[in-house]
Amino acid sequence: MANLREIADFLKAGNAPKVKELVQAAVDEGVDPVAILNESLIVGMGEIGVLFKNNEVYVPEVLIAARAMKAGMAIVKPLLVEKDVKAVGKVVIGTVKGDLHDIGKNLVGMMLEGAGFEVIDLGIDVSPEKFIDAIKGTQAEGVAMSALLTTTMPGMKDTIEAFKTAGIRDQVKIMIGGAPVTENYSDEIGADGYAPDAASAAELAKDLILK
Ligand code: B1M
Repeated sequence: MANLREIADFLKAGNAPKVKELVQAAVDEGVDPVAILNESLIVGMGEIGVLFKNNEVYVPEVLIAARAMKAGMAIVKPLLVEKDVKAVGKVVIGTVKGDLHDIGKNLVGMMLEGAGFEVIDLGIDVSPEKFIDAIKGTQAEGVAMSALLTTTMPGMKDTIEAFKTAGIRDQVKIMIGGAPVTENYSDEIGADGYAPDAASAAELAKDLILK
C-alpha cells in the first residue's frame, strides 16, 4: 500500500529513483495525485526547507532533494493537468538587472514550486521591462527579485518604480531577497516583504498571496 510519508522521507534524502518508483506505485494503486502532491512531495520539500533554514542541511542537499521532487512531479504533473488542478498561485522570479548570481534564486524557485506555486523563472540580469512583460503575460500574483551585489540592489527599487509607472504595482505582491538585502531595505523601497532564505521565501509567498 502506498505510504506517502515514505515518499516524503526519500525526497528529503534526495533519492530521486526511489521517489519516482514510489510515486508511480502510488499512482498505479489509484492514489489521488493531489494527495501525492500535497502529502508527500510538498511535505518533503517543506521539511528540507526547514532543515536548510536551521543550517542542519546545506545547498547541495536542497538541490538533490529538489531533483527528487522534480522526478516525482514529472509523474504527477500530467495527472494534475488532466484533473485541471491549478497551482496555488503564480510567481515570477528573477535576478535583477546587472546581476548574474542565480544559485540562491534557483533555490527560492524550487522552494516555491515545492510549496505548490507555478514559477515563471526569468533567469538572471532581468530588466524592469522584462519583469513587467512577464507579469502582464502570465497574470502572476507575485514577483520575487534576487540581488547578490550591493551595486545591483537598486535594481529592485527601479523595478518597483517601473511597476508603478506601468500601473501594475497593486496587482502583484513584491518579495525581495539576497545576501545584501534586508528587511529595512524592503520597507525603504516599498516591497511587500523580504525573506532571508529560500524556505522563508516560500512561507512569505504563502502569507502574501494565499491569505
Ligand atoms: Co559573486 N559576489 N561576483 N560570483 N559571489 C559575491 C556575492 C560576493 C559577496 C563575494 C565577495 O566579495 N565576498 C561579492 C559581492 C560583494 C557585494 O556587492 N557586497 C561578489 C562579487 C563582487 C562578484 C563580482 C563583481 C566579482 C567580479 O567579477 N569582480 C561578479 C559579479 C558578476 C555579476 O553578477 N555581474 C561575481 C561573479 C560571481 C560568479 C559568476 C563567479 C558566481 C555566481 C555563479 C552563479 O550564481 N551561477 C559568484 C558566486 C558563486 C559568489 C558567492 C561566492 C556565492 C553566492 C551564492 O551562490 N551563495 C558570493 C559570496 C558569498 O555569498 N559567500 C559572491 C549561495 C546561495 C545559496 O546563497 O545567493 O545568498 P544566496 O541566496 C540565499 C539567500 O540570500 C536567499 O535565499 C537563498 C537561499 O537561502 N535569497 C532570496 C536569494 N535570493 C532571494 C530572493 C528572494 C528571497 C530570498 O526573493 C523573495
